[in-house]
Amino acid sequence: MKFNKDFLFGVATSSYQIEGAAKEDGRCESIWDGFCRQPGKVYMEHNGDVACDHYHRYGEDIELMRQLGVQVYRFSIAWPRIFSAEGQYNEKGMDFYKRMLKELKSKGIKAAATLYHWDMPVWVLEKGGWESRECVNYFVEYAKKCFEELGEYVDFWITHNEPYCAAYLSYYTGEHAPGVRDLARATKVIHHIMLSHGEAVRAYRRMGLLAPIGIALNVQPGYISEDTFLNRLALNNYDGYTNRMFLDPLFKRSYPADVLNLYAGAGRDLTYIKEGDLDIIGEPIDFLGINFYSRHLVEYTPDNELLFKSARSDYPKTAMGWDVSPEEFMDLIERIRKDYTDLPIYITENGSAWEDTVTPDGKIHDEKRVDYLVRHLEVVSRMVEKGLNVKGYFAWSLLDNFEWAFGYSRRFGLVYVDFDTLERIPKDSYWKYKEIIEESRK
Ligand code: IFM
Repeated sequence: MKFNKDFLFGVATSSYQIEGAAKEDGRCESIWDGFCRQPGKVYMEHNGDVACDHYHRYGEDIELMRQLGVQVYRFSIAWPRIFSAEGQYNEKGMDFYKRMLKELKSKGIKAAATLYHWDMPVWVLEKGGWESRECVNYFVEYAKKCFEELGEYVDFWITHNEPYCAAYLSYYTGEHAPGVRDLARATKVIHHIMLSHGEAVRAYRRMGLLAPIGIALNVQPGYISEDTFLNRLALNNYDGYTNRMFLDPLFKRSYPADVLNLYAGAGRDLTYIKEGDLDIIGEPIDFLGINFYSRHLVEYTPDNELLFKSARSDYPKTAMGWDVSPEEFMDLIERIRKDYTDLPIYITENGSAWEDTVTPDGKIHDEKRVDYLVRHLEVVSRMVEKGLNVKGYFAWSLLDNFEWAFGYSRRFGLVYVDFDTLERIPKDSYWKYKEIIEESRK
């Protein structure tokens, strides 16, 4: 595997998934706290109250990063720690990120901060959440405070992580907080999230900060196995729903009309899209973050409003049931280059969940994760070789953590976490990643 000398290797996490300390230092209730308490929403009613206790153990976790040899750490800021009520800035919450970032800097590791990784204060939801245009203002106020207070420590800013999930999983399929199932409401949520991204970028530019700013999208390439007219229609709809709804406004300053027409079946009122909004969303950014896990095989169905469904695929699957598909990773990046943008791309997440077991001598031989990591990094190195301007890679995740509706039942970490004792044990994949990073620096 060959990488350019300035290629950045990193690891990624997010606030609700690892921090814990749910009631400390003035953090207010997050929408995920309440969602976890609702029976049947999260596996075994697990929650983020303690998670990996990173809030108290960040020193140990940063030491794990130093030993691993990564150059950059991607984390997210918990909005409920920063504004505990409308207009109420919480300095103690911000201090946590300052402590953590100072520690990171002292170990020579760069910081990539995500502003929204689905951790919304309940008070914002009570005011309408992303369904309300007012939420954009709350988000920008929060973003500006983070830029102001943390700007000196942060090397990359990411406005949103996976708006697809924050919109569809939260408002259409109902798997994520706040658990709504309504496509028309999800469409409105997409618009306000994208608008808040553009407004935050504009505010950032006005503040004159220089670190690159972008967004992280979980773009997922779709395929069909039988090439029929109806399957091609299904694939078009899948791609519109999953990818074009987010890439088009960012890079073409429009929403895909075929997708909005399709969604009109669920609700026709689109008047919340105001004149000028698409210019705001299309405000130039400095890089595109891509989270890639899997391809998706689809087929036509008359049984739902989107006219597509997942098809049975014979690819090997991870513990999430996702296809292991490194070659399709290349298709995806080439497609983005062809259809959308030349901006630098960072792979802001890539990783896999498997059933890990600890051997009697305290080791985790996670061969399947090692294989997934190596095969995906090989493809990334080919992207670099082909001159596709891919500038960094973040493994998801440093630690096993709270995997949303799956609770702690799915492990993505390079480092095993014993959720009873909170002990951290590097897995074989951690040592393999370290070896690859070291090799690449020779
Ligand atoms: O754990 C999540 C993360 O929060 C967002 N991207 C996908 C990961 C694995 O499902």
